[in-house]
Amino acid sequence: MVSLKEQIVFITGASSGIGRACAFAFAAEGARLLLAARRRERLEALRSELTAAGAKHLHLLTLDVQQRTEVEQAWNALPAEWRSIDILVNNAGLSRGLDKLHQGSIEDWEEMVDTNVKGLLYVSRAVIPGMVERGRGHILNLGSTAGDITYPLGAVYCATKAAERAVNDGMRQDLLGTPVRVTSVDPGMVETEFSEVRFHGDRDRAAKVYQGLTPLTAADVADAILWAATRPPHVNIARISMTTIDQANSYLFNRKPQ
Ligand code: NDP
Ligand code: 8X3
Repeated sequence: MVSLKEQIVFITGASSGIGRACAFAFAAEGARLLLAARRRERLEALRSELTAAGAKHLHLLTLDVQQRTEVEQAWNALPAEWRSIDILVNNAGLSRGLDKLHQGSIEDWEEMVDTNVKGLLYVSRAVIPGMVERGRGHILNLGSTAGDITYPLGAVYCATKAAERAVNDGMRQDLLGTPVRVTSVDPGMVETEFSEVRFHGDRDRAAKVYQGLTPLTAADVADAILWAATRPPHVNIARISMTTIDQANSYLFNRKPQ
């Protein structure tokens, strides 16, 4: 296992779920953490918790990855000591709505495409040139089983994760010949705020998504991300597909009757 001590890890979407779990996992290995999300108060609370847990080097970035100019400005304004990113966890993402395509909300579609696809690209475009220049780096992109098989009512979210898969593979091809590694981590159902966000804050509807089965936890996914990041430098884990034992693919679940 390669040491992560003092390595700079940039995690987008660190204010909740998988990104937050990654922050704890990387902090436990002594990494320096650059933590980004839109909700500043969440990031501040996270900083207190991480500091209490022993983390020493933290920098917060209030950032909406949908906003190209904001990403560029935030990146350019970063203190020099935080710009040499070793590991980028491209995690910020969301689903909105569960609708037949011809009845879907165009605002929902735009938010998903702008965050999951364009946001990932904007952040990558800012960070990767420095990795190539320094001759070190690892990009871990959050995909999904939704990118493998489209499920009913989820066409646009699934399309964004299919796009992530294409971008991930393209990045790996374009970085061939450099030591920069590229990994897609593709979980199935993980219990986070994901469903609450999908249903625009309807917590009862969100809770039903996880009823009658044992979903993955955010910590399970962070564990896989940490594993990929700590392989020897010549080992590139291209893709990790992972689900709870109660899920076989995008739409086949073992749900116990309630
Ligand atoms: P959460 O809703 O718990 O966390 C999502 C994170 O993304 C939050 O920190 C949120 O922060 C951030 N985020 C959303 N939009 C933006 C934006 N425009 N700019 C910056 N940050 C943003 O969900 P998860 O942890 O489950 O999701 C994380 C990733 O994992 C996503 O890419 C998701 O698609 C993927 N995934 C999730 C699965 C699941 O079942 N939960 C399964 C497979 C993949 P804030 O709102 O403060 O900006
Ligand atoms: C999140 C998993 O199946 O809810 O990417 O879309 S799913």
